[in-house]
Amino acid sequence: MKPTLRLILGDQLNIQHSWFKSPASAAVYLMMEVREEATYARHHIQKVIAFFVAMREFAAEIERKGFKVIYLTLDDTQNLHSLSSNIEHLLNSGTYGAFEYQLPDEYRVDRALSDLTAHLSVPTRVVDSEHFLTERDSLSRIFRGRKRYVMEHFYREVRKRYDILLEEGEPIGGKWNYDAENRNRLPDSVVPPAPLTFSRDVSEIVDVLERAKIPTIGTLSPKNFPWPVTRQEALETLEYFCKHCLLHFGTYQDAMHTAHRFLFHSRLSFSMNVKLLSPLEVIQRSIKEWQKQQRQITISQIEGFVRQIAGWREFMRAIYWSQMPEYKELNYFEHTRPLPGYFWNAKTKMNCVKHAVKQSLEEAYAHHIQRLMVTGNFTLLTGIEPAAVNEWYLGIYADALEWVQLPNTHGMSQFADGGILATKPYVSSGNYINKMSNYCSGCFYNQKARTGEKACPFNSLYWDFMRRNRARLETNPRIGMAYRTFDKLSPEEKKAIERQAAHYLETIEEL
Ligand code: FAD
Ligand code: DLZ
Ligand code: SF4
Repeated sequence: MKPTLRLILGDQLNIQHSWFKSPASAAVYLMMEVREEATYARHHIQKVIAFFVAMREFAAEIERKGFKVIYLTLDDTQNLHSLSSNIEHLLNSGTYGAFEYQLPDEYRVDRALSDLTAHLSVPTRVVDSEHFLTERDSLSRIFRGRKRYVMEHFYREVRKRYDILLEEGEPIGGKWNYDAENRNRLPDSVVPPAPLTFSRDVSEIVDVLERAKIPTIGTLSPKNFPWPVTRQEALETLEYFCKHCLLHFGTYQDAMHTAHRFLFHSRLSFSMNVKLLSPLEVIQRSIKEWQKQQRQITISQIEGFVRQIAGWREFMRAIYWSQMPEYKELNYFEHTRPLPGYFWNAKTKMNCVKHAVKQSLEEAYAHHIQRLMVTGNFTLLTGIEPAAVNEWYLGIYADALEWVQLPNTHGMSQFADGGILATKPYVSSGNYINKMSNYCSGCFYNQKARTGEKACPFNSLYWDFMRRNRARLETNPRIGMAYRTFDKLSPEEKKAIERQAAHYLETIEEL
């Protein structure tokens, strides 16, 4: 009997999948580094390296366990450099009796594989990736008969389904959500732990990328690659988070600081997104730590962490699969401005944007509030075209895969979907950034000033955004308050703000 060819994509490194329960099955596993995937966005060099090293390690691991693997490296002369062409070529050889793949997470790849398998001469089977807590179509089921998709409702359903932080069906501590307690600035007295990093030598793969002329962004130190790329390293990162970061995770979840790039964040998104770790095991391990240290770790810390994974992460995926492909084309505010040059080199006088972009270029990482309330806030206030914003976010972060990047960027951050995902646009003046960070004290601009030579750009741009979009936003109950504040300004102040914003928009490249 001919063996089955089974595809493993770069983000399907799930050793706990039923495919790997026993090596006896007559299957050959196909993994490939292809130009198509390495260039569909201009990726951060650390992202491409993280994927390739993790893929190579995974292939080696399953081979050690006795599975047969075909691994096409980027410089393999047999490589046709697209997922579909390589699969088709192998299947045309007549060696294989069937083709199987796991549900891909990205719409683009899902389409490509369905188109390919529609005309294959061998039988095809698609199986689940056995990773997520919910199904692709969970949105329509969870929100049947409801008018709006609200994360909180989705999150509670997931908690009930998996019995997470519940006691006799009720949330432990009495509340489902402790977000209101998770909004503190980092005080000088609290020093976050240094992140757990690895120091793998990846020079050889860097050379391969250079020889293949794969265009990338950002920097790396080839002899000290920091990200976890094996299951063992991912598990160590999870342990480190539980032991050293969970204690303060919730409290300083929204804080930003020039000296602490990672604060108390877990740095687990890449590991989870490539499926080295399952979301359920991350949740269960962190809850175990909370149970062990209940005197120190409060419910608001653990709930804050669990909500990100059981709530936001799953909700984002559900939105993605219910709205694609039209979702990507939405442009609610009709924004068309190109992305300013400093998003690629961090050369700006705005200290907050400088820090968030510089860190992103150097680490392929920024935490949620840097992404949402600094860079995302700025691109929304200045009316950057959502497609350009998406392209930047899809490339720059090691954890960026479209199923999670797009709803976060297009929906949550840019409100380009007009409110399918979020209840309001996440915009703020410099006040919020000053409240949550130490960025403003070292800035060229004056956070307190709305107008004048060195006025913080976020201030006038915020009010101008509200003014420009009044017809679209005024009826939103979560925004109404801001219009009442705006209306109290004198006509002269309003005019001055409008002039200041117009000036900043005209000179956006010089900010
Ligand atoms: P922690 O703060 O330690 O949180 C723990 C885990 O919760 C994360 O690892 C992640 O798996 C999950 N999580 C937290 N927030 C979210 C969220 N909003 N959506 C989905 N999962 C979440 N996350 C990605 O994984 N890939 C992306 O491409 C991505 N793009 C984003 C773009 C924008 C504009 C914004 C605002 C957010 C984006 N996020 C993305 C969500 C979030 O910023 C990252 O998951 C988080 O910063 C990763 O760092 P961490 O692992 O240290 O997270
Ligand atoms: C992100 C990425 C990169 C950079 N390279 C590859 C690759 O060469 N081969 C591969 O199988 N996967 C890669 N990936 C991840 C894919 O883009 C991801 O598997 C799909 O988009 C499905 O979510
Ligand atoms: Fe950013 Fe304004 Fe603060 Fe400067 S003053 S760091 S531009 S918010």
